[in-house]
Amino acid sequence: MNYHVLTLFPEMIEQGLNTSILGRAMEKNLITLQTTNIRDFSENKHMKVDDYPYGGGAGMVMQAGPVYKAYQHVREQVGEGKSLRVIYLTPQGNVFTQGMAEEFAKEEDLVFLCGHYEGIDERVLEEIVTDQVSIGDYVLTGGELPSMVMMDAISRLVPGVLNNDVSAEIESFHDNLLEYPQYTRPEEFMGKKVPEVLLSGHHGKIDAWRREQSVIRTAKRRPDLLKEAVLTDQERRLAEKHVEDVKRIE
Ligand code: 6GU
Repeated sequence: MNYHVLTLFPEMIEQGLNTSILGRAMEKNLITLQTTNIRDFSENKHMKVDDYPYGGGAGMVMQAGPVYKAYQHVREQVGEGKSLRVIYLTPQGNVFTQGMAEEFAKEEDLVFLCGHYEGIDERVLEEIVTDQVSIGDYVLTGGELPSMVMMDAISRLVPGVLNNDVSAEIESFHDNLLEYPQYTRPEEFMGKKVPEVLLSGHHGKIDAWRREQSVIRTAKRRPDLLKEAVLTDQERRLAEKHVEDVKRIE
């Protein structure tokens, strides 16, 4: 997976991604990161990349020219022929999901365009952007953190990035259910014992208990996910029992 990030703050992206699991994935060349500073493509002697909005209003708008040239710089590196997803990070985009992470993880190259100020001139967005993505319903100061969130979620789906091949599959959101609770030693902590079944060594019973816990937990915490979950009739009834009344009317 090759990431290309168009940003005014390349050091923020580089610092954020070169630690821990992603750092190791980059050392192993499973993932590469190329940052392009949009300011390097300024068309102004003061290296400015923003200007006042036509029609007036608060804040500044990033100009089309420098963004387009930064994109062309990346385009040349990737190769002109290839199709290329260009993701613009914006609170106006589609809200990022695990399903979208799975889709993006299939690509060989991904371009992230990080905006700042009040946004980017609409004309260059129309020209180069294929996907507009938000990471949730709140407003951040720029697209850098959202792009890092996306790269983290996508990277762990790239084969070889995680040490074990199973854990990416049986975790939260697989089957649209939340993950079951986990326990490790000691067997008793502050008077609380580890659920008996987990010590039984009976893998059939353990799997059944975990599945049940996933259903109950999803019903209590994220009943909205149950619409898409594939449940047996018995699991449906179990879920129904645990959905809290306040959550129904939300
Ligand atoms: Cl992608 N950008 C900004 N600026 N704010 C956000 C966001 C993106 N997603 C949620 N809030």
